Amino acid sequence: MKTLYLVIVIIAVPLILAACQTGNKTTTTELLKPSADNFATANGHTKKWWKEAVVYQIYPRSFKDSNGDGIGDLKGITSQLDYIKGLGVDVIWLSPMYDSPNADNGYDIRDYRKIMTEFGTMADFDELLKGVKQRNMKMILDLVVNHSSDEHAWFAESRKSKDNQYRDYYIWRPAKDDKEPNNWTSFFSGPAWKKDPATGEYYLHLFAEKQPDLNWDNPKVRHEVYDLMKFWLDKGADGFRMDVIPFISKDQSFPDFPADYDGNYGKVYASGPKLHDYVQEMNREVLSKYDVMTVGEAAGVTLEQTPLLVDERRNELNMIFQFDVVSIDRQGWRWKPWTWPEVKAIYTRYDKALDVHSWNTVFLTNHDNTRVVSRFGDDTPQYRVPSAKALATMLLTLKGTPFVYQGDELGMTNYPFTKIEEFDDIQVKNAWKAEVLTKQVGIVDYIAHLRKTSRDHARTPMQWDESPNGGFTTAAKAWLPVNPNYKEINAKQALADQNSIYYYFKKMIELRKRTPALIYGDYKDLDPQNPTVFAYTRSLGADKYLVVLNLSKNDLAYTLPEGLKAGQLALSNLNGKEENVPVVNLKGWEARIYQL
Ligand code: ISL
Ligand code: CA
Repeated sequence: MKTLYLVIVIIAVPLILAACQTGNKTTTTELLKPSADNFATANGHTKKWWKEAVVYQIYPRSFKDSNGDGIGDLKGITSQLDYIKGLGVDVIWLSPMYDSPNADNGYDIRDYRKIMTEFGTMADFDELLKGVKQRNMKMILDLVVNHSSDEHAWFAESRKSKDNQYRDYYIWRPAKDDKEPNNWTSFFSGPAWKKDPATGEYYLHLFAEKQPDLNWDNPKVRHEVYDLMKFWLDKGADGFRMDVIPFISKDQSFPDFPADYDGNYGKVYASGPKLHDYVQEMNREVLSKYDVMTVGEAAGVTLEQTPLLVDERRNELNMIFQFDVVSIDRQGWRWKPWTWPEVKAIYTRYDKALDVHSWNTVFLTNHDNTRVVSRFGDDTPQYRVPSAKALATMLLTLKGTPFVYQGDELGMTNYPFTKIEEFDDIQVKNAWKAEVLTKQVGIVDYIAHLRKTSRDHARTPMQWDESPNGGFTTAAKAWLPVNPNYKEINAKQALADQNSIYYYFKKMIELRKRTPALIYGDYKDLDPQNPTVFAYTRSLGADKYLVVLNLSKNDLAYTLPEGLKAGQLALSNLNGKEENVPVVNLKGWEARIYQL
């Protein structure tokens, strides 16, 4: 009897303790529901916190300067955590904050375990992460491991000699017929190979010369990456956005571009032979051991290839950013016309291609694009606010995890660039040298396109208030000029106005969070060919919502398709009040959500 009692105690006590611990875990994250819910399903989808989350992207250099040097920093971000939390977002994605010589603003990393001096210290990072967790948010980091900086210690060694122990950390090839090993081009102009004087061999750089590509076929490189991932996850990071992850595997025979090459780099760079082996290995070695979220930046990955990266049964990534929508209006630096039916068709194609085992992202911009309201909306004074709200409605009601980019919640607009000196981006400067200075392209033509395509539009500093430099910095000059419209468009103004875009995002995010149909529900485009109205339903069982967006400045009377009647109004961006009618009268850029 006594022994039985002892056995029960030995078995039961640890079990009870373990149960208590699990209990604690669930209460520390109030909005996001891990573990227990991981096995629950909604509309066939396994429920996951990262499917229900809204993500807010921060570009640290441009968010908030705390020490008056004109450059945003980690302390600056920490000081604004209540502002971010106030929107109702769950996850922050931090663009790179690692030590870097900034050839590409931090996407060229010199030391993966050190904070960029301009941004602060590791203690500042820990403080930021603590502040994020205290507010029940999570934080994902940018993992930039297709390439490093040429100033990384590995590359400094690698370039020294052909027999250096780090030689194979990068991709070296001898000249071919006295020229580059093949005819690949860099995203930042010119050839993708650079001859290095020490050994006379060429190294591969798909981006800038200062961003040599790492050699993922070397297992040592892969394990270095897994180790540094663990370093950040053990610190408490909640996952990664993975920079150009589809490019990591290269065809080691390095063939030239195919004879019929049409500039579709994805066909070459994004379909290396070992991509899926490596991502699966990374998942096995690192990701599977943590409750984290992953999103691959998947430039060049087609619709057909998407499930290969995100189908949960393959154990690779959770989601990817697919580029069809954000490349709809440009090719390189050139702007090109686009239409709404094309955009709508992309969402519909994706929705059809991704079944319950895969999950999508929804994003309209990021630090590589122009401002969402200038691009997809109307940034003139009359329509800026309603169109920013209409686009927020779309972003937060389509199917997939939505990503908000800093400043979009204020309706920040493109910068009125007029001359080359105003730009910072290496992509702009290199193309200028390669195409304008060589007289292949005219100056006026180039600037006219950049006004509609440059990545710098998204990188101008956040506009906090009406003080000089929009309150971003106390320095006389910010690292990139603040948009001159900061006196009208800024966070202080937004927080003081109940009708601001900021509060609309907040309401919209709240609605999404309490409405499973808007997260897991089926999506159906009711009127794909309509050039200006985007009308779709999201339904989960009997729970059905209708979203109607007027994506133009013209007022219109819209007859709902399929004999539908608008139901009960759940949210509207203007003052529309109609309910239960077969025809809705929408003002320019009006957005409504109805419960049917
Ligand atoms: O921005 C682009 C075109 O204007 C893309 O081709 C972009 O270069 C591509 O999406 C890769 O982007 C990522 O990696 C780059 C970095 O410059 C970007 O900021 C980053 O998002 C190299 O690390
Ligand atoms: Ca600073």
